[in-house]
Amino acid sequence: MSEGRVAGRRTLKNWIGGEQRAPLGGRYLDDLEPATGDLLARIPDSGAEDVDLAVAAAGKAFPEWSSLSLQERASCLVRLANLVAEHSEALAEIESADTGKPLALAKQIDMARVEANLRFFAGAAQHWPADAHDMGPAGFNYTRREPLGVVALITPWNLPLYLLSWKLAPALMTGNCVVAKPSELTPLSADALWAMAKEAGIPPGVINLVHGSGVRCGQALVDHSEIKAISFTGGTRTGRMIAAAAAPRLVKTSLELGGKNPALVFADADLDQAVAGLVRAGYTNQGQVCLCCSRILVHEDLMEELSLRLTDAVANLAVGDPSSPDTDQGALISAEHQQKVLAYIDLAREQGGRILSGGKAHHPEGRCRQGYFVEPTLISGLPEHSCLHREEIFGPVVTLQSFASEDEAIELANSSDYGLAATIWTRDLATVQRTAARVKAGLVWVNGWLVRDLRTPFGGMKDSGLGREGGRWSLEFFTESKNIHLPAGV
Ligand code: TXE
Repeated sequence: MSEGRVAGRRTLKNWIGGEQRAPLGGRYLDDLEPATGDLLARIPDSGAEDVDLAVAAAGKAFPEWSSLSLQERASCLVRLANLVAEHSEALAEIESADTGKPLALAKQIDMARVEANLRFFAGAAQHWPADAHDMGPAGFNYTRREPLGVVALITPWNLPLYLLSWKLAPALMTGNCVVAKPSELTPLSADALWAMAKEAGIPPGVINLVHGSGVRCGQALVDHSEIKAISFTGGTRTGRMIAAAAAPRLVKTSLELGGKNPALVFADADLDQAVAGLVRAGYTNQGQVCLCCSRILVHEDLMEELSLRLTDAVANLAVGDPSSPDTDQGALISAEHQQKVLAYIDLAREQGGRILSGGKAHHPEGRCRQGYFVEPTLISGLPEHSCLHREEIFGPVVTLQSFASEDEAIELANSSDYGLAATIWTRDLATVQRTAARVKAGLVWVNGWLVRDLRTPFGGMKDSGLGREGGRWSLEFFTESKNIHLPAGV
């Protein structure tokens, strides 16, 4: 891997059976740099024939990989984590160029987490206790956890290597072999990780990487008869399609989908803490994190002061070249996504919303003037049933609404079809306990956001998905339970 330089107009290949393989159909897709609109790389537009090869390579590697000891598999993951640490600067540059996110964020959040995911699951799988149930005179049960076989990992563009490694590490530690398909919009960091696999001692075929579009490559992977489980993070519409495709074969799915997460700010909240936290929760990665809180619900007594202070704080976020250390907000992922986000802001104006901050595309000087930037935007005064309060915009757009009572706050919080995360801002423990129990979300943070413990369950309710990842939940997903009964006295 070349240190300190982004791949630069390379033509990528798939990684199959430890080798780099060009797509059999000879088709390629362009991978653009969101901050400039320039071509970064050409990537395989793989089809079913490439997926077949990858699944076959994984199947061939499975008997040996699954029979290694936990310690042997953990050593591979730890060596891979060491390589990620050694090359974290270069990996962060690749991730920043491919996604448009600030380089500092790619270093501090993305690459730190890739390394942590690998190390965490290398340890967690070894500390995972087995179940045993004693029946006294009727005997004794012990439960084996067996790997599934070849599993598919399909991941999105917002946190490319962070989310791929979050699935890869538990899949491997439980003895499975993998075919991964990263987003066609952000293929580069996965390619860089796969290039390290040999040095990490991961045997050929244990991890395979196919690039391509969702409709061709992703769908072929989902439809493949030898795939035993699909771990997916992405949009809710795609998640439903994957669930429908997997159902007839009774293939296991883990679906981490979108969010429209509320922040509930009560009248006794510490405003300094809330403003700083809400800006982070609303705008990190240009609002392109499924956990971002894009709806701020605030007690009416605080509405005026909070909106003034938030307006100031949001206006102070520096938008521009992701490679600059002064940049808080980089580019959105694509021109289409930029247009989608701007269309929501236009709709807000039509619906009578007040744009308190931002509201336009941003055109930085210099090399990024053709990039897909949107000013961080804060909107109040929308009608209660506005689609901006309900639909996932997945950009730097946050709305403000007020409430008069706790019941009203909960009603507003639960009024979206999603149920991924919520934040609660108050000094009162009883308020925390009541509201945390009533809000329909898989994750709740109190006076904070995105404090992650990798042992805890991660995932959403309602349209935000199915299943949980993290700690033993990931290990359970990638295994099948087998119970063995022994008679007494054996
Ligand atoms: O996601 P897709 P997109 C939300 C966000 C965003 C919207 C659409 O609101 O605006 O989803 O984003 C692959 N079979 N999130 O279009 O299409 C695809 O190639 C198999 C939330 O980028 O769901 C990519 O690898 N695979 C989110 C992955 O699915 C298919 C993160 C995700 O792409 C496929 C990203 C198919 N038929 C977007 N179609 C989060 N939860 O964090 C697509 N793919």
